[in-house]
Amino acid sequence: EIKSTEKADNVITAEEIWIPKHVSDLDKCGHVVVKYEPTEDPKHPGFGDKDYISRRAELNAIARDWKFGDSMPDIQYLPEEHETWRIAYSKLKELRPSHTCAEYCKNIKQMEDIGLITADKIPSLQAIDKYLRAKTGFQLRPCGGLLSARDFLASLAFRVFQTTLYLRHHSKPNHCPEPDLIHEILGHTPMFADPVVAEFSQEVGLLSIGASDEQIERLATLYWFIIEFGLCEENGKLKAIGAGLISAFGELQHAISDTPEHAPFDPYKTAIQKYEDSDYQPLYFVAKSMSDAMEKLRKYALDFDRSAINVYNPFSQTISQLSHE
Ligand code: NLE
Ligand code: FE2
Repeated sequence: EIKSTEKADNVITAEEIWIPKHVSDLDKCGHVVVKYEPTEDPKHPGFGDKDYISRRAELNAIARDWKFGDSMPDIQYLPEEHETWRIAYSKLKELRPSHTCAEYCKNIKQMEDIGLITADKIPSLQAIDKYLRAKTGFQLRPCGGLLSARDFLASLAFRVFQTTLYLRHHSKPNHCPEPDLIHEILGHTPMFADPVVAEFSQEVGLLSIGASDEQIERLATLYWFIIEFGLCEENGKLKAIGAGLISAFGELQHAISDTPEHAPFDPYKTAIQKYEDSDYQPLYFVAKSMSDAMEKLRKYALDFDRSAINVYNPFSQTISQLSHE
């Protein structure tokens, strides 16, 4: 939605981009991008599976009807969905100590210790939401698939994470071409429980508010290469920080092997790097640590061309713009 606004001095400025001001405005930020849908894409593992397609539509309808203030839906997952979860969870657990970063290992262990994450069933979204709010103030809201970058990034500005509700197809428990609940819960939520990851994500989100399309593309690319597919170095070894790796058994092994290229994380280069979104990445960026990535992002933000600085108030859950003209 684009609308022009009038300024106090009655000078109509160039068209301004609609921006969410309060966390409830995210009800208007759920635009799904049609990509890898099992109804359209013959390469989707669920293509042609009528039961899978209707289940996915049923869960996406719940996401579509959800409004700010509702509690996370209490979905009765089917036995075969719990089974897909169990297979993915167990395989990924094997790789955890050797392939994933310390922050991930620590947080997922805590989630397991308190019984939030178990092998036998899909965790309660209400319980995960409660856990995250207590850890870093991140909250969940359901979404119906891959969102437009602008909508997705806007939600991060409020420390809101838009999560899909459906699961990957049972024939491919170890990889999914699109986000699914296994990716969200096993890949993202333990990382959003980390204060630096939460801050990094919110900073990218705040930069996106009111940004141009070209800037949105750069911010989405930064998010992609750190929060989805980032690596870090721990005691001379590559480890995954990115959720898209942590939730995919095959790509997780590929990423830290000698096959792909590895380059140091540098926002100026990373933000303009082309990425692969239908196969394993040929190139991954390596952060010295999450804190180092955060520091580099802060410097990058200082150079980011914007007409206003977006400030988030966590008490009122609002964003206000400080103009620096
Ligand atoms: N490939 C990831 C997985 O299988 O969990 C999902 C990536 C979403 C960007
Ligand atoms: Fe993701």
